[in-house]
Amino acid sequence: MVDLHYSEEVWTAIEEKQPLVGLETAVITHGLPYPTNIELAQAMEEVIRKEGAVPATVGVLGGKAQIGMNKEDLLLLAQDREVIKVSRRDFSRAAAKKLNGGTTVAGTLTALNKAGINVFATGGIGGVHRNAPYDVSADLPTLAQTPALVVCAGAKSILDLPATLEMLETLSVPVVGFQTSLFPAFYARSSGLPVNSQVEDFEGAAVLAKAHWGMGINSAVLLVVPPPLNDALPDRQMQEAVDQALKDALEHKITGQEVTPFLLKRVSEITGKASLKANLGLLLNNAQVAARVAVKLAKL
Ligand code: PSU
Ligand code: MN
Repeated sequence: MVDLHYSEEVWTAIEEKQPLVGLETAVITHGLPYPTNIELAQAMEEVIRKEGAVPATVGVLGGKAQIGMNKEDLLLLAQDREVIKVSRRDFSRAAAKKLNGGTTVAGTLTALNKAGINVFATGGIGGVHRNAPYDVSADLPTLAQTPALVVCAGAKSILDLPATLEMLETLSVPVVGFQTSLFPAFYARSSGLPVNSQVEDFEGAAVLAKAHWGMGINSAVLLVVPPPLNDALPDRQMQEAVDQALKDALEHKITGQEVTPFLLKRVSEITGKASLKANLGLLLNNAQVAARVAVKLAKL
């Protein structure tokens, strides 16, 4: 058994049935440089508290799954150079070797589900990769098996977005546009691909999720929110950076868990501060939307 540990704040919130919003830590450990990573983590938590919900940041500390982190926990993950990326299958590996880990969407959802927390905010989910026929993120099957509302800016733009959307349909994961009919492309506002339904407000999102689970379907609902206008990356700039990053990954023969961090890091290097600004902006925005939906869900 992998032990679950709770922070006091999260434990109290669960007992008092307050709205909670889960957060991942792979973006801290494998996505952003120090100290931007810890500043972002704390800013996301603050946004959630301001909206009347409680943040539950998930990670792995010394092999144990932690739900809710204090500043020392976050610092440990933000600065540890040996920290591993924990997807769904990696909790056991971390436990066996008492490792620290940043949890991906799949890893975070797995731990949140055990804790009974069903709202989660992230940047972009993993999905079907380009160029490699069998590289499909464990985020997708985990979304298929976990009844949570996941707020994101679509899937990472380094992916094959049409294939990822088809897979989400196969897995019965509703893709719900928040005030949009088009699937966002992570840093960019639109992929040009249609979503499967659209809601106009927080309550609409909560009602849709309830209706989905009310059918006895245990899959996630994906609420997709375009990055804020002022932060989003222009389409062309993003496409060019992604194409270059994909070439570099092939050249360096990057495989497995390293693919996503490598590609995102290259995109970030190529676009300079622009993609970092988009990333931070959309992460904060998603945290706020998730908190507002969590408050509505708790009232239904
Ligand atoms: N953000 C980053 N780097 C990452 C991730 C996010 O800057 O590696 C994580 C996310 O948590 C996402 C995961 O769930 O990458 C997808 O990776 P994979 O394709 O290996 O499942
Ligand atoms: Mn992979």
